This record gives sequence, structure tokens and C-alpha cells, in this order.
Amino acid sequence: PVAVKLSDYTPYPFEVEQVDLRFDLDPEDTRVRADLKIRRTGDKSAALELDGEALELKSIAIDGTALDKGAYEVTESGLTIASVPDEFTLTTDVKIAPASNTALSGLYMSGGRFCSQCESVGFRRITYYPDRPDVMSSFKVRMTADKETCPVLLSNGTPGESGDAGDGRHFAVWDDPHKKPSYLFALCAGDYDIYRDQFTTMSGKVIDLAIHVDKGDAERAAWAMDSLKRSMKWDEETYGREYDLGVFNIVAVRDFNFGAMENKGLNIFNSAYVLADEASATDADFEAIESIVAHEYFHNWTGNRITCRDWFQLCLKEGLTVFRDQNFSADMRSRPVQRIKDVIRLRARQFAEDAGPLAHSVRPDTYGAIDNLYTATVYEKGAEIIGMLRRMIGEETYRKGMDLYFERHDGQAVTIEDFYACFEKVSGQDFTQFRRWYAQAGTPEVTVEENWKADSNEIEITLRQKTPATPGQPVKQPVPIPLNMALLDEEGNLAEWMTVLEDEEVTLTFDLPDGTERPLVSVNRDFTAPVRLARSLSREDRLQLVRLETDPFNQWDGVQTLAKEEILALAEGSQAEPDADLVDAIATAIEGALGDPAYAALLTRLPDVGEMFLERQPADPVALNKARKKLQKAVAGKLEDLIISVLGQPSPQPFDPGAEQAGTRALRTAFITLLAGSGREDADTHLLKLYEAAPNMTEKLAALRGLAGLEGEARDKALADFEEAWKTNPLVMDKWFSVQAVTADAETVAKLAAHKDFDLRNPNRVRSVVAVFAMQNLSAFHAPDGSGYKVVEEIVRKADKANPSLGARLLTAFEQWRVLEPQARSEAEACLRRLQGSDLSKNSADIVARALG
Ligand code: BAL
Ligand code: ZN
Repeated sequence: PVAVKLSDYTPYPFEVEQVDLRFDLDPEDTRVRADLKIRRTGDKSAALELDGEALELKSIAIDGTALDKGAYEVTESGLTIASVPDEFTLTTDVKIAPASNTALSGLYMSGGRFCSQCESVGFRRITYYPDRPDVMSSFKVRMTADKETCPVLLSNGTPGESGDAGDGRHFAVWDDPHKKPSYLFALCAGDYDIYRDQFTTMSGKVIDLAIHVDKGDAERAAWAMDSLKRSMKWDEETYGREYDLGVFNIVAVRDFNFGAMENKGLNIFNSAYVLADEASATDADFEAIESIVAHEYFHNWTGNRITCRDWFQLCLKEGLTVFRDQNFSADMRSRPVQRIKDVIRLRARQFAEDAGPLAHSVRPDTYGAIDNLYTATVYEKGAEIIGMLRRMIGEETYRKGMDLYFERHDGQAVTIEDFYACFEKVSGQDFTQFRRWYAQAGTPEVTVEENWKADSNEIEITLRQKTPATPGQPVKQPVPIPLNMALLDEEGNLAEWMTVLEDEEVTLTFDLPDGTERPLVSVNRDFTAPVRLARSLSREDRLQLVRLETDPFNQWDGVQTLAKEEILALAEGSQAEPDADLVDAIATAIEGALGDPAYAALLTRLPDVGEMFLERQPADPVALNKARKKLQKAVAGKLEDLIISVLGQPSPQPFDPGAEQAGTRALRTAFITLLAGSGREDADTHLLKLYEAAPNMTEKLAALRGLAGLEGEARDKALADFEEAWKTNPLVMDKWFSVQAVTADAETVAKLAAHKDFDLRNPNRVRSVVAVFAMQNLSAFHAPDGSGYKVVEEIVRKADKANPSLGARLLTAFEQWRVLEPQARSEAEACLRRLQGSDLSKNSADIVARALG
């Protein structure tokens, strides 16, 4: 694909002062009439260029006069009128067919209802328009639809007039007083059950809240509503931001490419992130709902009121909003546990991206396909950068900077530079070098060297940074890296401080009192910076660090590092069995943390196979998976009595989705996982009993997942029972597909894809099989015979035809192919070359071309 470049940005030469849209809704033949009040603001001779895709133009007029055929040109990507007045109203009438829209971008049908998705470039599939975020306008929408199938008609803003339209149809008007870019436009029409509530804002305004869901599902929206109200309150208390319309609507849809979408006043959600109850949703689902509801709500200020000038600035709204939602979750639950979970996600997804051929900077300078920019780097690394900024200037100054940002740029479409100018103003600091974090791809590696001088009680700590070369960026500059550090001894912390590593290298020297023993150095506490640490510590020192560590993140991370080294040693054959001291240390850390079960559960987690790809290359996923299982079995053996005793206790009742009970269940499910990996002969019967007795989906699914990885009658019985119990609930059936895909071989994946309920048109279902297999079952996906690649290739080819954004997302699973052992590597390359030579969507072709480099 032709690359779009940041350096080519030019402002749009017209302002769209008002948009009036009239929708006559019909699944096969929807008519959209757009009246755009336009005023020239730039070059006198500029032609009017509008984006448009998959539209059938029925009529076009300027100020009421139809245009001659020769006055405009229509192409596959838009419409150009060479000569227009300085001020005019353009009227277009187009036909679209929502029922045939399988890309789920623009206006489409899901479960018989109309639904839209416009970010980033879906609005051009609804009408001709300057579909770019820096064109902001006031939108008024009038829609007409069949009364019976579409009793509810929703769009952005505030409801206006509504009534009968004759012929069994009715109409509704929606008016959005806030100027917005087209990507925030939304329309939903259909028959829903509605869960309603109200929120009173800090200035006393009462907001009507409504969540629209499938018939019969209203009660399952209670948690999402509770999360919404807590988000509204949190944004008032933490950022001083109040909601700005009288209504806030959420609509849940089953077929959706994103997790959710922040359209002004009308958030549209993947139903997986709205619906939850004890019986059908896990604690992880409740947690995800809480954070995604918050994320979309927080966009109202960071994204909607202040938006991006162009799509290169995507991190301006996404990184910042992820940072906000992570802090919300930390405040709702446990801050250290939240931090660990955020880092697990960052390392699994973003570090891998940064280390492979798809690496790109947080604010890239070019892109081939815009849909492929919604990455872990833009979102998660973008959030980490805001976190570093806040740590460096302190919470108070950070808040002042945010206040200034809202004050200066409300109603505007801005850039990363505009954002940092606010922080420069309030802090008096220069962030030029800091902004390199946005420009340079790759995860910086920080090497830590210690030199203890026993005779003078002096410790020297040398820190060096290096960012590896990434595609298109062979040479990197140093970035400012804030590192929280401490010196630890048996008594606790000798010293604690933050160092900002600005240059390539710095040496810190500490004089300690006479008689001090060699202290241990704790680095990057609480994961202050998104870097990889390189330290050549002995196993004894690492074990000691885990024992003495006072920072919960670093204690957990110390265990992870030890486990990683152990798995690598077992996989490489330098060690036949897990080291008993290490297994003891892991078990001791878990036993010592039982008072905080959510944290203890995280200590039981062993690093995923994919994390080891970053450590040593070439990577052999099959050997790594075996080694990981070996270590898991040893830990399970060591904790056997504790596991049996904890699982013998009843699950907390009555069910509450809050942090406290979720923590208890997290430990129970962690122990169920260990039991499944224990190698005990009776593990399957024990798991089946746990499955049958589990009073909630969290524990039921953990037992089912454990069983799915074993063989035999118990497994088959549980899987059949689960399918029978939940066959009419698509979200729960996604789980049934996932638990199998996560341990499946290629043959089983093919069977899952042939199941009558496997639906290529439904992204959740496709992801539950293909993404889970290709991204979480690496030893099978990267099988040396190429069988994993072939089965994925076959399904992705079909998915891509219907839905390019889904196809491309699935293909990112190939991003680590170059680091694999030779057989898998050559099979992966052959598969990518086959894909490259075939008829892929633009999105997927972009991923394949970049993956092959
Ligand atoms: N803006 C796309 C979905 C999200 O990040 O909220
Ligand atoms: Zn977002």
C-alpha cells in the first residue's frame, strides 16, 4: 500500500460548519442525505475533495442546484468538485447496503439491528465527507426506520423531535451541540432491552444513563452501569472533568471489531464488554468491563472534546486514555496488582511488537493501512510514556498540565507537541528529549552493573541504555529513563530514590556507614520505565533479592526472572530438572503472600512461552513449553497440600464481583491451574468435581481449562456438559472455543473451525479460536511441521475477505517468525510468502509485507 506520511500534513482548506444527515434506514437499501454547510478557509483555488467508499451516489447539488456530470468526479475513494463557491451548502444523496457490509466499518447490521463504527475511516462508507479528525462540525441527524424492528433510534448528542412517519415507519431527531470529527459519529437502530439509571454530576446536573442490550439481557448490564457511574465520579474527582450532555447511551453489539468505541454520547460496545453475571462471566470479564467502560467514558474529554489533528497523533488520545483507565482500575482495586497486570500485558504484546518486524514508534511518521495503527505500541507504550511523565514532574504538576491542556485545547484537534507545550508551561521543563519516546521504536535495554567496595563501604552503580535498531531506524538516541531504585539489606531499605538516565551511561556512587554488608540493588521499582533490564546476577543474589524486596512489583518480577532463567535452562538442556532451591523460593513467596490472594495468584504465574522469545534466540517454542510445564509441575508438587486445602474450602458466597472476592477466586483459579499441571493421577477426577461444584463461571472455566489440557473421559464429559449448558449464549460459547484452542493442535483447530457455531463473520468467535491458538498456544502454532500456520492461513484468508481489519489483526501473530528455530522459521516464511502472493485485503497485505520486511 502507498504510505501516508506525517510530513505531508496540510490543513483542510474548508470548514464544515454544520452537518445535517437524514437516514432512511433499510438493511438492503439505506438512503443517506447529507446537507453540508461549507465555508472556504484556505486556498481560493482549492477543489472540494471528499472521501467516500462503497457509496452509490444518487444525486448531488450545490445550494439546491443539481450539478452537471462534468462538474464533479467520483472515484473508488471519493468525490472531487473542481470549482466551488466560498460558502455553500452541498447536498448529496447516497445509497448504502448495511446488510452487505461485512467489514463492520461504516453502517452495518448486527443481530438484525443497525449499528455503526466510524473510527478511523468508516464515516466515508456512510456519506461523502472530509473524513479526517481535524474537520470538526456540529451534527444533526434525522432517521426514519421500521417501527416494529427498530423501536429504538439513537445517535449522538441529545434527543429531539420524534414521531410517526407513516407506512409503519417512525422517525427520531438527534442533535449534538458539541463539534466533533466524523469518526465519532454513531447511529444505532433496533429493538433492545434497556437498563437505565441516572448520575448526578458535581454541578448537580442529572444525566440519564441507558445501556441497550439483547432482549432478556438487561440485568446482565448492571455491572457495566455500576462501572460507568464510578468512572463518571472518578473523572470528576481525579481530573475535575464533568459530563457534558443530558444523556449517555451505551449499545452492546455482538459483531464488533474493537472492544468498544467512544462515539460522543453514544458509546458502542462489543457485547463481551457489557454483559456479565456470576453464572456466565469470569472475574477477568468483570474487570475488563470495568476498565473498558471507564476507558470509553474517559475519552469524552481525552479524545472527544480534544481530539487528534491527524491519525499519526492517535496515541494522544489512546495512550493518555489507557493511562487514565489503568489508574482508575488501580483505584478501584489493588494498585500493585493492577501494575503487575498492566506490565504482563505490555511485555506480552508491546515488547514483542517492538522486537519484531512490525515495530513502529508510538507516533509513527508513516502508515500503510490506518486500521493497523491500533496497536499495543500506540496504546500500551503510549500509556507508559504518560506514566513516566507524571512520575518525573510529580502528581500535582501533572494535574496542572492536564488542566491547562483542557483549558487551552477544548474543542480542538491537536498534536503531541501541543500536549507537551502544556506540561512545559506548568513545569518549566523542556521535554524535547523526552519526546524521543514518541519517535523511536524499540524497547530500550538498561544494563545495570554494580561494584561493591567492601573496604570503603562504597557501592558504584553504573546504568547504561541502548535501544536496538528497528525497521527504518538503525540508529537510536538516548531517551530519558526514570528509574525508581533502592538499596536493600536485611533490615529493609537503606536508600530509595529516582534516577533519570538521560545519557547513554551514568555511574552513581553511595557511601554507606562502616560495617554495612554488601547491599542489594533494586532497579525500576514499580516498573517506572518500559525497559528491559540486563543484569548478570547470580541465582543466589536473585533469590536474596526476592526475599528482601520491599516493592511488590519487583518482588513479583524477581520471581518471574528466576522462573524465566529456569525455563530457559530446562529447555536448553543445561539442566534436567527444576532446581529445588528455586522451587522452594517460589513456593515460599506464594505462601508468604496468602494474606493478599490476588497478589499470591500472580506469584503462581510462570512466564509465557512468548516472553522467552525475547530472552534467547533462536527460540524453540516446543522445548520452552515442555520446560515450562516441568517447572509448573514442580511448583504444584511443592504446594500440593496447600492447593488441596484451599480448593477444599468453599468459594465465597454470596457472589460479589468486587476486588476482595475476586482476589480470593484468583488464588483458587491459580491453584486449579496448578492442579491441572501437577501430573497427579487423580487430577482429572478432581478437576471434574471442581467443575461440577463451581458456583461461578470464574472457577468453572478454570476447571474446564485445566481439563481441556488433559486427555480422557473427564475432559470430554466436561466439554460436552458446558456446550449443552451454554449453546445459546454466544459469549459463553466463545469461552468454550477458547479453552480448546489454547491447548489444541492444528487438527483440533480445524475441527473447531468446522463446528456449526463457528462463524467467520463474528470477530469474537474467530478470535476465540484463531487468535487464541496463534497467540496463546505458541508451541502448536509454531509447530515445526508448519501445521499450525497452515490451519491459521486457511481460516484467515476467508476471514480477511469479509473483514480486512480482523484478517490483518490475526496475521500479526506471525510477527515473531524470524526469531524461531530453523524449521518453524522456514515454514512461517513459506506461509507468509504464499499469503503475499495471494489476493489479500490492503490491511492484511500491509502486515504481511512488513512482517517479511
Ligand atoms: N477508539 C477506538 C476504541 C478505543 O480505543 O476506545
Ligand atoms: Zn481508546
